[in-house]
Amino acid sequence: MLTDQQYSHFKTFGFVVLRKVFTEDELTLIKDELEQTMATAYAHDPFDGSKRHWTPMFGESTPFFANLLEDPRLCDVAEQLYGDDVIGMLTDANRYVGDTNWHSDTVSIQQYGIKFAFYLDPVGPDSGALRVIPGSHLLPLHETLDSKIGARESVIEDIPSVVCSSEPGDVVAFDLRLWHASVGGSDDRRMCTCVYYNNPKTSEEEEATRKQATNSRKTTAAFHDQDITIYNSHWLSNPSGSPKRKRWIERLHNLEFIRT
Ligand SMILES: O=C(O)CCC(=O)C(=O)O
Repeated sequence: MLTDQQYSHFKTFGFVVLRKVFTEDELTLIKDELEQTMATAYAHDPFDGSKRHWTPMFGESTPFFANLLEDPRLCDVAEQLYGDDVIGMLTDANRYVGDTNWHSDTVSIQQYGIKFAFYLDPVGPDSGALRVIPGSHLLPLHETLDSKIGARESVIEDIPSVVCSSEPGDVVAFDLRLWHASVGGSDDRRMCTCVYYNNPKTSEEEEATRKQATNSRKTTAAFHDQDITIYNSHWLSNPSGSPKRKRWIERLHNLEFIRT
């Protein structure tokens, strides 16, 4: 759980850096599961540092990742921030290449939640650490960055920001609406995430979340020329009988993130 100070920091600025969340043993497991899954997912197109590789991590052969959404170190924080009915959405792994321009991760201010991001190598200001614009998860800044500043097209360093330097084991947690970017990272930046969505309560939130579902289906399709789905049959079968996962799966169907 977040302390009162961390909670206020997150609500005000849109992010918080959690230190030493994962142990050395867990990091070894995380790296092994990432390597193994990437090798299988991209057997047709091995990584050569020219473009990002990405894969969901819900497989039977990646038990650490497949159960990570239920891990109280992350799930309790998501519930503390967005309520007990928060929806566990995704765990994934990435091999990023080069800089990432300014953007946020949602289609609308009405659609929000939290991303826990953890890098598997040390990252700093000039080596690909996540940069964030404090307070940009809220209006009016969230919108002004698009309409008046043109942040997406800006030189990344020209926009005032905070650099979230991190060591392996640390986790950068941020509101999905927060504008973020990175500069100077290596051409093989291993980064994993765990994402929870606010469970929409108003009609505006529900409409925005359904729009996000449409976009997320399109993005997934564009990433792979293979038939890889985010929610595979293993994760959906909920082998440990997790009541949380059962509820998430029902809501994911209902909001059409999963289509049968
Ligand atoms: O690490 C990066 O370069 C960017 C990460 C990012 O944009 C994200 O996780 O949404």
